[in-house]
Amino acid sequence: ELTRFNDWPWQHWASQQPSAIALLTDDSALTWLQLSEKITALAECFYQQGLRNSQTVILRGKNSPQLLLSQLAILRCGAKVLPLNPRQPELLLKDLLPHLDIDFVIDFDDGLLNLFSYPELQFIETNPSYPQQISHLPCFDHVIEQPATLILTSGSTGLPKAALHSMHAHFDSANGVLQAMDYQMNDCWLLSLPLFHVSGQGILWRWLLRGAKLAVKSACLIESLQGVSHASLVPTQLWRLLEQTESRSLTLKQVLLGGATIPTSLTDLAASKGIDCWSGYGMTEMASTVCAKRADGRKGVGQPLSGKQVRLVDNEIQIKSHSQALGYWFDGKIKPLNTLEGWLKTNDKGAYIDGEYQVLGRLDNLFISGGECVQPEDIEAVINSHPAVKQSFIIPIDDKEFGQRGVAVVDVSETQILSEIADWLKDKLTPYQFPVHFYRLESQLKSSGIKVSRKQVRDWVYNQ
Ligand code: 4YB
Repeated sequence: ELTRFNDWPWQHWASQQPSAIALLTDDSALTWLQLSEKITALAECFYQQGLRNSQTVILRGKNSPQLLLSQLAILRCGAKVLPLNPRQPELLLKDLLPHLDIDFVIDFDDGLLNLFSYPELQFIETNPSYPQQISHLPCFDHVIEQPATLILTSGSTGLPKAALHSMHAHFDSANGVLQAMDYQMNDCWLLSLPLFHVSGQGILWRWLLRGAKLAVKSACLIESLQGVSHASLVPTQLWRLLEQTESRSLTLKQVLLGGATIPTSLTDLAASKGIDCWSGYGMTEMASTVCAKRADGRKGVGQPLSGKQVRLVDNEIQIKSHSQALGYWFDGKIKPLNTLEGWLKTNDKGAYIDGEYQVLGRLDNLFISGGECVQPEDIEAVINSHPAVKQSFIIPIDDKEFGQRGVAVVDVSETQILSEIADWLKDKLTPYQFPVHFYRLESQLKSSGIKVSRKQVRDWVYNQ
């Protein structure tokens, strides 16, 4: 049974296990007591700079111990945090941020950007023995249900939306995962995905719920993994990792995968190298993982985690859970999610086959070619099964004869391989599925976030 906190989780663990290690960084290890003191001191410092309950702070930067501490201290003040990808295009932010009621910004990204006219909060390393007078900071009980995080999520059109979650929702999500996966107090989960994405937040809330260890490292993935037992990865990260780990022995015990289709060839390869994978399915609106199973050579994502309900309506996956976002934050209001009697309409195409759920693609990616329905993800799955392919996208373009036809954008190391792949596909696709062009996925399209944005790939194709 997992803890229900009566106090801030770090204060809870500081009293339960003061000298247990909480946080491992490049050059230090903090105990729960030390961590708790640092958070309180920083919260006090933010309060003195004017931060108050219910305000909103942009937290811009890559993962770092300072970024993590800042998030926790902002929450400690009863304020909301909006973690921001430092690579998020400026133009988009100019359109979006005025609608999000920002009060302060903390920018850990070294460089440019005078785009924010918001007052800055200074991150100051205070002396923990500094006299603390914290009675003006809120109690945990009073803020657990109130808005805590804003996580940007981009759809196929328009501006990104800011999904708003309470700490309660994050803990509910964490609880679901920890009922399935084994993450004990002595285990260490690497913060292997960014805090500006729900997958990084998921790591943080599981760590707080369990009172286990978290590693926040600045080295590359493979080096950062030394000594950790758990990590969350998107499939492309695990591919790259497995390519590099011929003979190295990893301490990694369990990897939670998600964010995109998880090929069984990937989890099989990982298993052959002694890495135990979990195949997960989740989304921002649900504060990360909804379904997960220990990878077993079959392509599904298993069953709903404890506390989650999943149903299929006209092939659409719909979900009900307490981890659901309160809504999308816009112009000072909470706009409702796309729900039907409390069920979130995901727009994901699903099926229930051989006793488990499968995620088959986005319903809004479907297009018609010569009267046939084409689901891009069906074709992508075939292309991805070629050993030289890391990922691929089928993008519909207008066609006089067929209405629309697909072109393929494929992540391969060299353009020459594309004709070989086209050849190899000849007996694997039906004619109406066959791409009319093959392009190589350019690296500029891979650099913006944790996933390649289909919308950006589409825009790129239209410019060819
Ligand atoms: C999928 C999919 C799947 C999502 N097959 N399409 O903690 C975790 O659960 C985690 C661990 C490792 C990596 C990622 C995660 C996540 O949270 C992922 C959550 C996520 O991707 N959220 S999102 O809002 O950016 O995108 C959600 C969409 O991603 C879904 O609606 C699906 O379309 C797609 N997706 N898992 C196929 N297993």
